[in-house]
Amino acid sequence: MTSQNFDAVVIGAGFSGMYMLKSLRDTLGLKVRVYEAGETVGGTWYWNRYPGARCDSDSYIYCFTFDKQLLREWEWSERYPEQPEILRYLEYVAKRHDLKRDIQFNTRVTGGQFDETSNLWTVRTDKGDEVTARHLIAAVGSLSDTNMPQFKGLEKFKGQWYHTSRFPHTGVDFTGKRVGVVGTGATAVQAIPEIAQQAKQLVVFQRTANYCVPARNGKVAPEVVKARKADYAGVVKRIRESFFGQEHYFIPKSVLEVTPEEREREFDRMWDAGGFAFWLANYQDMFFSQQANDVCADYIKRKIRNTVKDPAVAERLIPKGHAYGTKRQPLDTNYYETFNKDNVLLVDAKTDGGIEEISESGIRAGGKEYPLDIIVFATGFDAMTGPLKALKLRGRGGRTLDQQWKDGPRSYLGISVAGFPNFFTITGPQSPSVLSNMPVSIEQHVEWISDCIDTMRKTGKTSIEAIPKAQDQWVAHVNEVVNATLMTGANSWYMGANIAGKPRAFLPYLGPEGVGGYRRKCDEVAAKGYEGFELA
Ligand code: NA7
Repeated sequence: MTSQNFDAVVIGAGFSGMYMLKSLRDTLGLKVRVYEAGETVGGTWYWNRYPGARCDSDSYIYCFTFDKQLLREWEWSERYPEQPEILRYLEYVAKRHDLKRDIQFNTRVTGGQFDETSNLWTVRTDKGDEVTARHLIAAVGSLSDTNMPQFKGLEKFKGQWYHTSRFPHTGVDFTGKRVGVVGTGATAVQAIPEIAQQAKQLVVFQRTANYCVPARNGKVAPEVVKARKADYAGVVKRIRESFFGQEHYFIPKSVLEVTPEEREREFDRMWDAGGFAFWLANYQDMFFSQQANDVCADYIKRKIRNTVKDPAVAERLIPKGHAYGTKRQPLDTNYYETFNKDNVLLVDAKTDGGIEEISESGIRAGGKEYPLDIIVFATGFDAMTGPLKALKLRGRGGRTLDQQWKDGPRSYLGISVAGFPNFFTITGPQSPSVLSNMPVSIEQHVEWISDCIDTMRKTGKTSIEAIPKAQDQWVAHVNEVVNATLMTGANSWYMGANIAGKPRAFLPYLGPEGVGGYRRKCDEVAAKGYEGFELA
């Protein structure tokens, strides 16, 4: 049990917590403590160890950019590095900047209380710590609160079962086993082709079919790597000013205006480029017009039909009921091809019946028993608000985030919550976060928060808090922007629709000018003396 005072407490030691520590400790000279539930740094990349786990953003931009020398020196092995390589990178960063000495591992924050008299937070952990800090920063990640649905009968299952986000560090040997995978989101789309190569039989339980596009992973040509390194200043500038924190730009035309030949050429180009190009660099009306969206979606449907040999299976893999791009884009490497293998079976909730229960020996769906030795749940996360609510914080008047957010998240700029003074959320709800290349948004928030704390200290302020009216305006703006798109029509985790009882509300921010415009807005707020905040 420790009882200490810190200038700042940071919760989480993934990309965001690591850089927040570096910035507050080494740039501002503050006394900082980081609490991390895992046994080492890494966050998402520490926990998600399922087969096939890798980054979906290109490695040359999925990294820290604050350390210019590291940016030049570090060599990624592939276009999208695998989880162990990203974890090695983060370990290397931790060592290079001597971060671990201020991180307390294997420690989960279990509560926090803001004291309105002293303007200090008291933070408690499951290891018995009770410490105070002026500033409390949640660096808990957007997708870290595991969603493990309460399937009836799970406790009876005699085989082994795992959730992808809590996979054993020793790995799982699927050789000769009958394996069930529940879910077909971005995680499952990475894991299924890998598991299918080992398992004797793989049964995929699909609730909603997804539109998958090819990742096209592989080695990056040395001359491309060299050119990017030579132009890193340009790369960083472009991704910071871009829409999604990536070097992707919409085609400034309507897909409905171009000739069928032209659009087919463009679609082929994006498809062949792989990655998020088809999703984030498509025709500009794709996210706004159902008619335009149908044209883009139709191209993927044709690809599925051409790849999957059994037409009945292909039809079940074709999404129905949501517009293309309104759910997180999974990147695939042989995903559709995997369903051509003799040892792979697709059980689709709509045509075959959904999961009814888990029995001693497998999964029962649509009145049929599927015998299994191992079940892998790739059922996702209580996104964005889940990890913050789990901190059990109490702000002004003892209010909790559960109470504050009972109808959906309410934040100012996705950084701050009215009623929770001196509390900051890195890539919090209603910021671009999950709709951007995360490290770009993380670095932006860390630097903004760090500058804000620095300003407070230099001007002798002990408290900063979002003004409710500014927050209301931000919430209205977030909703107004997204309501003009097709995004709200999907039962996605972006809308909170994957969690029973979670209010239906769009969780991230899809700004009209993307992360570039959002950055400008945040900088403008700071330049105007933290407009919309009350400093005391
Ligand atoms: P996702 O994208 O939330 O996918 C979870 C999958 O699990 C999805 O297919 C769900 O179907 C399915 N699911 C969830 N609950 C159930 C129940 N109760 N029964 C059957 N099927 C269920 O999570 P991922 O881990 O794939 O990806 C999360 C993010 O991590 C990803 O987007 C990247 O940003 C990194 P549904 O579609 O809800 O019908």
